Amino acid sequence: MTRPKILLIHPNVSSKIVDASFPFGLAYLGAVLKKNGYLVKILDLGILNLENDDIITFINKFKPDLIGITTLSYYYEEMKKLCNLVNGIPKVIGGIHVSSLPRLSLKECNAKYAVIGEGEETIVELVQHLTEVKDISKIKGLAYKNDDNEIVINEPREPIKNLDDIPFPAWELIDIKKYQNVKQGSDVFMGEKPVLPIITSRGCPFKCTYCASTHFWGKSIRFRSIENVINEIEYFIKKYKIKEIEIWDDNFSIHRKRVVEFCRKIINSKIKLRIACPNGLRIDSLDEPLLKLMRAAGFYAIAFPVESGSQKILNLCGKKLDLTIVPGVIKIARKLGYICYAYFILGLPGENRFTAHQTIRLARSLDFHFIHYFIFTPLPGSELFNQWKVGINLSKIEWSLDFYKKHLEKKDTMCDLTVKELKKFQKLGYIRYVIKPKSMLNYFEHIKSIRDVKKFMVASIRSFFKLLIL
Ligand code: B12
Ligand code: SF4
Repeated sequence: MTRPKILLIHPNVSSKIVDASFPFGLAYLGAVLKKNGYLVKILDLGILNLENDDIITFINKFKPDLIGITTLSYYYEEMKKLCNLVNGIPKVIGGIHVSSLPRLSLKECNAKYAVIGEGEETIVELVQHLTEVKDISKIKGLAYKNDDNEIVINEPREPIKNLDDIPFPAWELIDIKKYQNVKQGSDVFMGEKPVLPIITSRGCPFKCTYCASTHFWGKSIRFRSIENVINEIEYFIKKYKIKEIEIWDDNFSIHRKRVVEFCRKIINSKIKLRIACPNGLRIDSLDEPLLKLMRAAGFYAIAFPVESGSQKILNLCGKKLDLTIVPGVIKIARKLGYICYAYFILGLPGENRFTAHQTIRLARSLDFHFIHYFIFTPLPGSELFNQWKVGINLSKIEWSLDFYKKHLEKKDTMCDLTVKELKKFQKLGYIRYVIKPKSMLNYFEHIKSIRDVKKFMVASIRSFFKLLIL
């Protein structure tokens, strides 16, 4: 075989609620494959808007030796369709959904291989197998169909020990300009373009039962060295002139000393950057001195995953967050000039009318600029999914953002409220929040330029339509 060619595909993910965003997993896979001397291309269908014929033409022209497709649960159906689009080229699927349900995914998809867990080492060894230098049974973290079409699951792969060994994500494989204006969870942040995401650690030691991430990345949290992180930031500032980074860690602020080191290094290096945390920081890891230092380093927007206004529900789901500290931290963050965004979940186990009202009251009483109410969904990979799936025929599920809401009747929710009631509470939560006069003032406070006005209007129109389609 000449130099192996690998095509990595991100399915189309656009919906009324979420849009495409940086294909982080593929950028990391692309980087290690390139480092090993292979030729790699990324096709992000969430951004490229290609018809099936275009995809086939692209594949016929590139002639890859392996096609890798990523998926989360909500666009799994899109991935399934993609697998059926081409035959005759080996396909490998991966991502958190496939890793949680490898047997079912391989059974349902027209793909020969599935990677379970972290993909960097496994995909390289898979290419080595295709080039006949590696025995397939020795590839840890791989599931595959054998010659009799039986599914074989190899030994699990240990998490990568030293994250600094992984090359920086290969953003050169995508056109980053195309990702600057897509709507994401964080679309209301007044971002400074160009922006790139960064991940400084993998995993989280907490065990929130609704979270799909905690088991996926291994039992404990692994950190990159701050030096390695700063090198990455400087590298991409030089390469793309980035003005902002979004930190996508699961639990960036868990290690206070490390956050302090990060901020001090940024301040001393004279890096001028805006930093946002759209994925959320644990509220109990923040206090005034830390938030002050972070502000000085360029942090300006933080999402706060409060999740519930009921301490009972937070305890039940293992969040281990003391609600009494929340108002104080938000007050400090507001005083220091942060844009404050909050995530709430309605429908966690134990939810009833009383606790839902507690959540709505809390959300309204705190001074957030923006809030988001999710209706709880048992996500594959989470502890609650494992409880919920018992007795459910998973192959009958049509996976989507709404799979839980669509497929369930009253008896099946994991709380005392029906899906219909939860949707009503969600609407009520938004309405009660929006009609608070201070909410409008909060919005206007951060408008500093014509670009911000435009962004504010787009965000408002989107929020309005979100309310209509809920
Ligand atoms: C940052 C983040 C966000 C950010 C931005 C993310 C984004 N895509 O836009 C925000 C806050 C906006 C967000 C929003 C949402 N998120 Co989110 N998010 C994350 C987070 C923390 C990091 C994602 C990431 O980039 N990881 C880093 C990369 C390197 O990992 P990776 O893609 O998994 O890839 C690795 C492996 O999976 C594997 N791999 C992946 N694909 C493939 C393919 C092949 C071929 C191979 C071989 C290997 C392989 O190799 C890669 C390298 O090791 C994850 C949790 C986590 N830590 O992963 C949740 C997570 C992915 N999000 C989740 C969800 C549900 C959402 C939302 C749908 C929530 C909602 N209802 O709106 C939206 C969807 C947004 C979107 N466009 O995708 C869930 C998904 C669960 C599931 N079973 O699908 C997760 C796991 C968190 C959770 N709640 O448990 N999210
Ligand atoms: S929800 Fe956050 S704190 Fe809880 S386990 Fe997941 S990443 Fe960790």
